[in-house]
Amino acid sequence: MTDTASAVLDPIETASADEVAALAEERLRWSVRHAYSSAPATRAAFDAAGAHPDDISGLADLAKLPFTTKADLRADNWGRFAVPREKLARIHASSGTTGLATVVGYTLDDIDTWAGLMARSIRAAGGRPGQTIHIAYGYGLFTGGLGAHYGAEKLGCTAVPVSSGLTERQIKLIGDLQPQVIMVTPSYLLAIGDEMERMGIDPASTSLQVGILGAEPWTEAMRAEIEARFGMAAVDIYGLSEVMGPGVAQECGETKDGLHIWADHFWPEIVDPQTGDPLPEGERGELVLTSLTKQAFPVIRYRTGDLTRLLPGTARPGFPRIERITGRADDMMIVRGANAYPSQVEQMVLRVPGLSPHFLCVLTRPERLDVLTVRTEARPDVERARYGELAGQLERLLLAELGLGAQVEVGEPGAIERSVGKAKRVLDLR
Ligand code: DLL
Repeated sequence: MTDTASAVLDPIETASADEVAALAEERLRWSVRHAYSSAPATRAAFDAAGAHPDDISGLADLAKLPFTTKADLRADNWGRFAVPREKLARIHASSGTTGLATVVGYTLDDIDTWAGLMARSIRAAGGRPGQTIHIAYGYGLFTGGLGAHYGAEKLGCTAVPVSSGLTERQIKLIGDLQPQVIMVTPSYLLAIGDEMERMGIDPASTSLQVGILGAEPWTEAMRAEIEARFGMAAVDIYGLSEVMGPGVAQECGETKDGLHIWADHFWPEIVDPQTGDPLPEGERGELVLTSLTKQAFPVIRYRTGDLTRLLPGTARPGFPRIERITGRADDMMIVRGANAYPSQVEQMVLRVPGLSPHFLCVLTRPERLDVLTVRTEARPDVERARYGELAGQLERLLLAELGLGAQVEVGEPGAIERSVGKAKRVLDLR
């Protein structure tokens, strides 16, 4: 099912790194000129930085251009559009977890490009024409549902537009329609698995063969948990509304070694999150993306806030690869001098066999010192008498591996609230 031989790739997918870069370079010149000449806020930002499209003859010149930040988009959201309102076929909005939502837009051509990249992504994950795809990403302003939907149709699959929520109905539909592929956040997939077990259904007994999971950070430990429980391959998909939506980068089912960025449409850089200086290949930092083909909402050097590193392509040798995203710079918890991301806590939680993968980090400041409480829950087969022992195990792991002095609470199965979309991992009450 995940063999590449049975999949017909786009010609560009078999191109060399030089060929991909040459195409990207040509498109970059167009994109920069387009954004400058048609998006007033982008032009103003270039002018303020003394930058001009004429300075850009190739990819190596990218660093001459100013970054675009989330704050820039918020400051003048409509000034970043490069086509008149009446040319927009659709709008979406970023989830806005850390402030106001950003409105993004697409021309019909943009939607077609996006559908093509999502089709490419689903195929890279292991999906094939003729299969049925259960889409449990939310439909609406969030890009997950409709992005997946158009890609599934474009690949020649049958899309089941379930959206998120109503978990029992999700399970009934999976049983009735026998999908091979599910597209959903990893945390909601786990909630679906819990509900299946409550209903007496073994999650490994369903028709599902591939899960295309993303929209939130998740770990290798979570992949192992999901693959074992559901008896399916779990692969990572990445994207963000400001840059397009899902389908900016995709992990290949045959290698499961990080995500190939579709660099014929989005050119990646890694920069130091503090200084903004470009970092060489292989060094960890903040991912910065430049759109190369977008008409309605081009973004030049967009600071994603997402932390990863660039590696050479493998299953698609012409395309750069990113390591699984560990988190966002603004998700980092600083507790009495120790820094940690929720994804690192997830790894530790999954190393304690009696704990379920659901958890919440709660930050408080009762006196003048920060306190981190990690709320977890036991797996259904664990006796209550063992909860204290599990808490102790996790506390020791957090201290030994992450240097985090945390209090761990272990609740009963179901104690941690389930989300139907992106999981909330940090509750900051300071
Ligand atoms: O989450 C788009 C998407 C939908 C991606 C469905 C994958 C699947 P936003 O709501 O704008 O868009 O949120 C984007 O989510 O900057 C990352 O911080 C995070 N994120 C997305 N995919 C991953 C992933 C969608 N695979 C923000 N791993 C991004 C880690 C991810 N974080």
